[in-house]
Amino acid sequence: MTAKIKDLSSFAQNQEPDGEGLSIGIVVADWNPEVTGALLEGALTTLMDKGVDRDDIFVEHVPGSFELPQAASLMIKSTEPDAIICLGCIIQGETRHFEFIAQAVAKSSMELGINSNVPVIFGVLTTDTHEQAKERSGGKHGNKGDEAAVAAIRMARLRQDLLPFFDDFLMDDDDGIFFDDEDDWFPEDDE
Ligand code: DLZ
Repeated sequence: MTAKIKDLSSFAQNQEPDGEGLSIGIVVADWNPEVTGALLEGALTTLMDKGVDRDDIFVEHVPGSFELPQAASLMIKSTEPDAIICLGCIIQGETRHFEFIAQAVAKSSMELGINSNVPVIFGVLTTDTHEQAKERSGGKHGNKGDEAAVAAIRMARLRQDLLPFFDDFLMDDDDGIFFDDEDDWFPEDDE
């Protein structure tokens, strides 16, 4: 019998994230490597602190942030992680590269998550200066790699809880999704 959603109370904000048994992919850009290396270290440390086994964390490096969504997409297909984290650092320069890269990566990451149903976490710093990036990768503003790790665990758990819901759907070639058993959703009036 198909599992049904009972409630979502396990996703209370103050609950300690539990990463045990999860597999997590990380794609990390090598542009501004001292910053992205620190983000990676933060993400790895936090994932393992929260119970994710190091053998279940897959890390791949790409040249720059622009390549993150494509690498994330490939990793989703090859390793089927429970969630994937994109780590990068885009610093405002003298040209418009910043805008193009930042917007493209943010939009593609979001679309990848929605289309694949694997949570894609946006751990990409977009700052005016190198100093601001350092402050957010282990400096006075913390480490965004840590935050990305917590977000990945929470979203992976949310996905695990909600995925059984999709067992109630079948894909229809013409009309997209329809309900497998409509009685579950539109019960007959007993009166
Ligand atoms: C080209 C470029 C520039 C100017 N700046 C950054 C940056 O601040 N952060 C980053 O992650 N990558 C940068 N890149 C590289 C692009 O992301 C990409 O790797 C190249 O354009 C090749 O597609």
